[in-house]
Amino acid sequence: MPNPRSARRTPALLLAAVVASTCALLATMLSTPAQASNAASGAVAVTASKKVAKQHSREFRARHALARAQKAFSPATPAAERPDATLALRNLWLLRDSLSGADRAAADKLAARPSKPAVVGDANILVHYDPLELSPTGYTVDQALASLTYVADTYAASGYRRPKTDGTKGGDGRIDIYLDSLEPGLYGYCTTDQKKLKKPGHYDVWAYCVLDNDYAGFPSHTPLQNLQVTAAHEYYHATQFAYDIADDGWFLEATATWAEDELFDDVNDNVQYLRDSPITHPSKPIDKFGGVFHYGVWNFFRYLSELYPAETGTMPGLLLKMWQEADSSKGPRKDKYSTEAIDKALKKVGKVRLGEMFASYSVATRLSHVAFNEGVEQNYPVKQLAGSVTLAPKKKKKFKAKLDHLTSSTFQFVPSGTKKLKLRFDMAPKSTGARAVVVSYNTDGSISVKNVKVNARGKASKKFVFGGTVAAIEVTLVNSSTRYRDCFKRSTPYSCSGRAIDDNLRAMVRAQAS
Ligand SMILES: [Ca+2]
Ligand SMILES: [Ca+2]
Ligand SMILES: [Ca+2]
Ligand SMILES: [Ca+2]
Repeated sequence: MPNPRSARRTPALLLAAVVASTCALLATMLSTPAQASNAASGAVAVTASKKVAKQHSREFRARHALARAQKAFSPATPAAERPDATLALRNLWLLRDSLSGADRAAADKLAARPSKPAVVGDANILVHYDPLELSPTGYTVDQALASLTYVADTYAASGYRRPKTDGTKGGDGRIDIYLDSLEPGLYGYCTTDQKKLKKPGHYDVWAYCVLDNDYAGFPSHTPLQNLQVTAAHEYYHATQFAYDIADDGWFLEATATWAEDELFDDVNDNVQYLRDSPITHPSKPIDKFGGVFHYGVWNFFRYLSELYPAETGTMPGLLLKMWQEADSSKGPRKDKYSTEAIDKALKKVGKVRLGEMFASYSVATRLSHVAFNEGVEQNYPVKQLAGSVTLAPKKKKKFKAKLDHLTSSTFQFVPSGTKKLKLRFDMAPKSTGARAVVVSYNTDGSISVKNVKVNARGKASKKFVFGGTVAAIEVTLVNSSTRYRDCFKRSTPYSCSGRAIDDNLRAMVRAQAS
């Protein structure tokens, strides 16, 4: 069972303190360059916009959601390609009213509760199972209830709402957890069968969950450990649904995967997702929902909660604050979406903004063994360089990247008899979230971090003295934008289902050695 976690949260805090204390503001007041516009021919534009309209029509999206949910449950789907059932059912539930009769019946069938002959429960949870379906090599029903009680009570004691009552479904108003035989690759899921919202725009709904009956044939960990992390993950979804089932997919998944290690510190199942995460794929926007990347984004929330570890109950209160900001139960006016809620929670808890935290995280991923408490123990991957050069005196080098929102790119300069290095930054305008961070690796093993703020036109410059004490300098170019348009009018994989305003932006650093 989990370890109490107390004193494991210092290195990231130190890094952030260094970033904050050494930040250099370089404000040259210059005007913003005029935007060039490029008009497509009328006919092409009309065809393209019709195609987009069709793709984004609610009916089209509803049928797509049904196909995806069917794939999530089909025995024919290979385990590695199985879509996440919770999000597939969530998306289907949101679009259910746009399905035709037969499709709607198919959707309802997928979302139907299993039926089991036996129950065991506590004050808040009712576990439904069939004794004949449990395996002597799996887990016991007592272990299942104990794990679920621990998970549910920990979330409640840490300030979260309990999942909402479902009236008399499953027998009474307690949340129902069904132990069922699921297809390979499907650990479990939570969904809702609430047919109507309390009021339009109020997306706080009840949940029920299904967990695999024995975790036989799963690739790693014991069946009990798989049950534990699945319970932590899925019950966090059930909890999220009491705030906002309609919030952004990446936010739902990344925070649920974060919760696994908060409750069961020793299982470390979520470390596997770092293979496809912002550490290993720094050019993917962290708010991109798709594949398994959104699970890997748990690491961003881990970074934030190691930085701001103050607990409510026994969990870092920062993520509770995020979900309270994301809450839809008071109606659309107060309902924030993912990046808005994260930014607001960071402001309240740490007096910092999401943009600056994303920039310091983009450096922490390069220093993952230093910056994360479990970085060494769990052998986290390390962000790769996008370029490296050895610069002798009088030599120059230019590195450039095109950065989408919430991405970064890191370049390295190694001195060779070099006394000084002048860096000139040519980024997108400051208003687009362009930033840079420079890390000096000193020969005595220490590091120093300088935050570079670009001016309105995206320019900055900075001089570094090597003096034989610097082994290398690394420059991380960052696009920290969280600006979107067409929120909730599209079906993009990003925050608010919107389109990022600041994608594919220039980021360049020129170095001159002397
Ligand atoms: Ca119930
Ligand atoms: Ca099974
Ligand atoms: Ca752990
Ligand atoms: Ca929300």
